[in-house]
Amino acid sequence: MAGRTQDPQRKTAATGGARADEAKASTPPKKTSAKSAGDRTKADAAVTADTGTSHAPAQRAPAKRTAAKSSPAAASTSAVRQPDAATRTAYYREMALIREFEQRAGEMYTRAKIGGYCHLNLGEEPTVVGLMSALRETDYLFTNYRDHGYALARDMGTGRVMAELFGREDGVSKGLGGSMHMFDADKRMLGGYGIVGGQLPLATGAALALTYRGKPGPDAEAVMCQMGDGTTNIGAFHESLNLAAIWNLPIVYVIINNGMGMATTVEHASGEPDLYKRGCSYRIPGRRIDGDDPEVVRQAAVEMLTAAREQRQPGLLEVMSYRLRGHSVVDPARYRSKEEVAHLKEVDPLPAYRARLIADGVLDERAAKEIEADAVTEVASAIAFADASAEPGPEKLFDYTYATDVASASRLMPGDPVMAAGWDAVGAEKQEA
Ligand SMILES: Cc1ncc(C[n+]2csc(CCOP(=O)(O)OP(=O)(O)O)c2C)c(N)n1
Repeated sequence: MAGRTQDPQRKTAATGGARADEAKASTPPKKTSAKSAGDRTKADAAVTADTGTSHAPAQRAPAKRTAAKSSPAAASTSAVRQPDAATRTAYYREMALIREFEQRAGEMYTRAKIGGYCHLNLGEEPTVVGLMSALRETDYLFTNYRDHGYALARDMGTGRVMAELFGREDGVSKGLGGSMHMFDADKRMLGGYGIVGGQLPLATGAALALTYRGKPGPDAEAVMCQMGDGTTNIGAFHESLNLAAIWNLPIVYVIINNGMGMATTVEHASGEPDLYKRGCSYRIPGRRIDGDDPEVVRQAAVEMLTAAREQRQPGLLEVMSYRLRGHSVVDPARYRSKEEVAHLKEVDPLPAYRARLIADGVLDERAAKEIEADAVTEVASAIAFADASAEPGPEKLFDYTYATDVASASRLMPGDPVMAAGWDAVGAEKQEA
């Protein structure tokens, strides 16, 4: 991918930085009356050269729009290189851990061990694992509130992540953030954001900071900013991409297209439901891939991160995925038809990857079961760890309000002067004058 600002055609080219292969990928769209993620069919995979599996990234015809508006996914320039057996086994291990963690988190919520909001990555495990395996320790990560899997794959500790959900002191955010606010500066996971799109300006700012800190090159740091499909309709998405383009920032924006923002389908909410194309407005290369295959996800993410770190070329990666359950643990997803629920079970990517590894001779049934049993044990001990951790007392409430060292004394209440001593001194000086 060539650096965009070096392109002398910039001011005149109509399609700008859009990848040539994407421009070519203009197979006429199929006519379908599908209305939701569950309606994606196998035939759709045929127009998605990047997927390599039977998963069917969206050819979801818009419910109230013309079929012509929904065009096929981008073709890939590079064939997917298969990782070695140990790496593929590690992917399955991580996916199985996230699956078990999320299922138990849902259960812990119903047992009132977890309060507040709680959004699960069920169905998105291969996406999470592929993305996180592409990210280096020196790279920075920002995500939305659907962040448990990212925290686990970023190696923040199963027990510490569960303790955060429980709101306990040993949690990654000291129990004060909860499910939506996983944070670990050492691991360069800079949050977990509850405001839709809140992470985008911050991630863009972090990428700007990186341009002051070092030069582009193979060892340069980069930023990955994850978001949901619904987030692409927030103003901050467009402002951030614009700034990333004009400032040549080392950032990859990743859209997890799970077909829905809460109960609203992408087609109902988006003027351009092929979300990867939205980069065109800013001459940011966009690409759509299959999120059910961690190998596809990893490779695409590595390619975009390479362009970001070596050429300061921002990228937009649309990862087609499924959300197997409701928006959050309290959403029974009644807006889904029986057929869609059945379809979601059929396309569950975890058993699919397991079966593939067995078919390829990477795992046998016994090895797969051992991995799954390990996940059960690890999550059970994470729950025990979280349960044994203390609750932060009310005296901790204001301790971490500010990142920098300003007065944030726990004895003060909202509305009290922030720097009580300082203000007294100012008052005394005034009286003297
Ligand atoms: C600015 C703002 N508006 C509305 C909400 C309420 N809200 C929470 S999640 C959500 C849907 C976002 O969907 P998407 O970006 O697709 O992410 P997903 O939940 O699928 O991961 C909305 C509207 C919010 N948190 N912030």
